[in-house]
Amino acid sequence: MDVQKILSAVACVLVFTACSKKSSNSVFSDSTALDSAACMGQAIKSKFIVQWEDGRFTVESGTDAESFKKEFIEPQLESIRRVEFDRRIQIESTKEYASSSVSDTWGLSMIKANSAYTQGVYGQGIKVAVVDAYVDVTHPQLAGRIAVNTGEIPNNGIDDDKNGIVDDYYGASFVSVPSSTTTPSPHGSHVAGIIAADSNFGPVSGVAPRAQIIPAQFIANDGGGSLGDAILALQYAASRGAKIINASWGGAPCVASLKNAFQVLESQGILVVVAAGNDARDIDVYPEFPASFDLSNQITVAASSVSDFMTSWSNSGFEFVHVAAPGEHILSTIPGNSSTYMDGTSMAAPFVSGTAALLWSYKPNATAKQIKAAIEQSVDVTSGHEFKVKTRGRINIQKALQVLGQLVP
Ligand SMILES: [Ca+2]
Ligand SMILES: [Ca+2]
Repeated sequence: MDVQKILSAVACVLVFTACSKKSSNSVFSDSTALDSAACMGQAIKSKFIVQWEDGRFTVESGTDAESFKKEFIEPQLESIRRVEFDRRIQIESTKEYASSSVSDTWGLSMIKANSAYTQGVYGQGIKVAVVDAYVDVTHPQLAGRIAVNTGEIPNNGIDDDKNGIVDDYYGASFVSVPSSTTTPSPHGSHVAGIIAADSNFGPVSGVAPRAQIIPAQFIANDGGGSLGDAILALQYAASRGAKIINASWGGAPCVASLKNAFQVLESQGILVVVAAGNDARDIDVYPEFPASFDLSNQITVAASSVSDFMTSWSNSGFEFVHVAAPGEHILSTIPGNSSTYMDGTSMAAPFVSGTAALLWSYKPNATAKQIKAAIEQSVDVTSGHEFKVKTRGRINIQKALQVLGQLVP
């Protein structure tokens, strides 16, 4: 190597060193927040989301930002990539009602789920995390469908598998914000039932009735939650071996850490299915998060109606929303060995999560991108019924199985 080359190499190293010098102010910054004013209003100023240089996240407590920089960040600055305030988020309410005039399985018929079952494809062997509110693991239609953590002994007060969470036999809760009610939210159990409810034990039929659910709770019973708790729940889902994560929530405008967390899931090959939201707005223009992240491992879902049009309230977007799926008059499980009907993109997303579980059990070696491609390339686009989504269509399992068979011989 000649002298000129050595000198230029040394110069690069020197420049790189100068550029990468960290400080507590450079790692703890809200300048990347997409909506700074709204973000500051929601900040929990005594809780901090810390992303470490190895990519992992923790949520830490402190008295205020300045003392947290001094006492927590500076002593371990080289190990810390990024810090931001934790923030409150509020989950959208979902319409719920006790009776419906349409068939309880209209959604499954519309997306041709039966075409999978006749081929022996039921979602077997695939774990789907429900990162959401409480999931009733004792519900008869869900009890056999929960992915138990076999390294953990339940209810002994000990973290047997040493993963940092005591007694996470069925799943884990990361809720740290107070709730105004102790009545369990029905939302998480409803989502879980759409994915995998076992019809041998009640009226609800899950899309992938042999998939396994990992409950990872961060939404409190009143619908409140925090961004940091959501990230911890996502990270837990990945650590438990989830192939698919269902995220039927959104709205957080302050999302730098959340996007980083989703990018970690992307690097891990996990498919994330996200509800588009229920505000009848175009999320290409007025972004909602995580729905508008548009990562390669992400499918954002709008809600279709019984008559196979876009529902009047579903969010849409030709860029950031990928497909439509059934999202009204959806019968599913709720706490207390019961079931009810709900409307929402929260219900449409788990139809896609269940579809992904079917596809993955059909071709276990497929990648997340191939599963996404098979779902996107197989939608039904009916003249006069085009959806305001990227693919213009509503999911179709029969065609998705055929497309995946071509993508993954
Ligand atoms: Ca444990
Ligand atoms: Ca234990």
